Amino acid sequence: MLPECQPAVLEYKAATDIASALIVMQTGGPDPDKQGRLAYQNAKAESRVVPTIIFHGNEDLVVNVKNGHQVLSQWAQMNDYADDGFDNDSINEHVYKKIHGQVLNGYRYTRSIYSNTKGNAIMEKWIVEGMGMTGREVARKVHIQILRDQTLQKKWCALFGPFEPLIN
Ligand SMILES: [Ca+2]
Ligand SMILES: [Ca+2]
Repeated sequence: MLPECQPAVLEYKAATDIASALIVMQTGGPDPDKQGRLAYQNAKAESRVVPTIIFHGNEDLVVNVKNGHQVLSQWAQMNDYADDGFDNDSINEHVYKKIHGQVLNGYRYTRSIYSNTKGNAIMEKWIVEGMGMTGREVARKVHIQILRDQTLQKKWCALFGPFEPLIN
């Protein structure tokens, strides 16, 4: 059985209808700490630390890159709660490792990795320089590739546990 995936472009409950979603896409959403706490509270007994990966082009004119940063912050807070039940930054937005790279003849990117207190990578954020709306198409292709490739899935699970990436 393929693991569940959870694609999203905005924070948890950042918008409640199309009109508010369009505004949030341009301006960013509510306080990520608040939304992370709400996500944790609503998950209740099913709450758990969710490995998260975010892709966003910094020139996305449809969904402002601010949303990508906020989604990371929201999941950091939700995972902080899910980790031990407390908002004590046991998982947080402190960048454990930052990698600047460039695809051959392609986009440059910054890959930020976030860990728990044991040094295990929990979340990643990829900001692709100069990429616009098509960034999400690339992310979807990466996501689909991982879903289809069991070897990639095993690598992912070895790094992050159960495969449940968040695509932004
Ligand atoms: Ca915590
Ligand atoms: Ca926190």
